[in-house]
Amino acid sequence: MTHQTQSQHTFDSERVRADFPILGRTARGKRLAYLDSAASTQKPQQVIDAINSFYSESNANVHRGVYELSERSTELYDQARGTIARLINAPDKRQCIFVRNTTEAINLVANSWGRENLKAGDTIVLTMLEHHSNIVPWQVIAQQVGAKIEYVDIDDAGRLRMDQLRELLASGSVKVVATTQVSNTLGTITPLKEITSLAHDAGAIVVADAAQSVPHMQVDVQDLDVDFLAFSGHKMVGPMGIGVLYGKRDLLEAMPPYQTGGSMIREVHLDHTTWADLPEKFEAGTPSVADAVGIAVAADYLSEIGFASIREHEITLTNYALGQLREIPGMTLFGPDGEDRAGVVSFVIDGAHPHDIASILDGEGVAVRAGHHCAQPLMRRLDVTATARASFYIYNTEEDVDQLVSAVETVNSIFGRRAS
Ligand code: 7TS
Repeated sequence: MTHQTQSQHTFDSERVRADFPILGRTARGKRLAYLDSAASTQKPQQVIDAINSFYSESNANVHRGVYELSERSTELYDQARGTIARLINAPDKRQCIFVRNTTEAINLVANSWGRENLKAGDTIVLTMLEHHSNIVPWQVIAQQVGAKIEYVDIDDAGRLRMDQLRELLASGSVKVVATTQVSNTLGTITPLKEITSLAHDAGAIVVADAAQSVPHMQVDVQDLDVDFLAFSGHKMVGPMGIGVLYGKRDLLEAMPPYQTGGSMIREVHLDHTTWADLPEKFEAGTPSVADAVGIAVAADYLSEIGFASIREHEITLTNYALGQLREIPGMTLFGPDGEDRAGVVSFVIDGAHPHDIASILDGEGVAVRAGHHCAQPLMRRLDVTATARASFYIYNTEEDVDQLVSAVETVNSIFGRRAS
């Protein structure tokens, strides 16, 4: 199966759409316009089939049996890790730890690396763009060790104030910069490579939250030179319940385990235990093998379409949406206007609460998210309590955008505003 059309950097989104069975259903009796992929993407038949066939044909626990099925399961788990390593260009698949999601990956780093390397007087730098999962784990460890947290602000367009980052780094006390690569709320693409280079010059490591980048663009951990990078399967057409933590080898090797128990040990004695090598040291207990198989099929599915094409498709749809939404009376759109914006459009409409907007859109078959998007500090910075947010992916088409725009016009007619 190929989704490519003649032009090298485009693909047929209608054909991609056909791979996603759920998109064939209706919502509230209308055609479903699924515009909440930043929260979780839909799954293609290929991923659903891979999970199904794992349980029908290959299911057994890994690492524990000499029998054929267990060997098969172990081999599939290992191959999945290799596919994920290739996706992000990790030098060695053992540097890719399977976790449950981005949240767990960041908790692992904050707890394991943080507890070992942070002390009173150290500074942790975060940004105003962060999702709660890249704020709260750092607050907890900061409190435990007596470290301080500083935030890099954004400018009016929603871009990071790099001058502030430089200033903070100049203090000499920064040990870690934890930043998102793409904001789930504003769509801002942060200059991660530059951030990493500045942080390294100041002796700090970089933890990248790639939950909203890995699914949408080519991410190369060696080129970016990040120390840790976290992402989730469910946001990249893969299953829920699996995510990845990539880490530099020397850092991972020096870190203590995060969770302990079975599978992560070398030897257990009555009074002490020694740890297994990477990646097992960080994978206590029975892993989600079917989901690892699923995320690998998802990675192959996206790679086959090609990240340059995916990015171009999302830019086209985002610009198409922004162009029309901008014309709607009472509309405020957030996020930068330029190359450094991903397929996320957050907005508010004068006189209509974002939850009312989302409910009215729902009545028209349009699935968007309304709320604080797990970014309450950013909401306060923008001086709003919530926004409505549409997010685009490979299976979205101009028809989805048209349905969104017409539903937003319905919001205005319900709230008594006339088109100018
Ligand atoms: N980081 C970013 C940038 C995210 O967008 C999300 C989830 C997470 C971390 C957490 O990912 P998880 O897989 O561990 O839950 N973002 C959203 C969202 O925008 N709406 O729902 C979840």
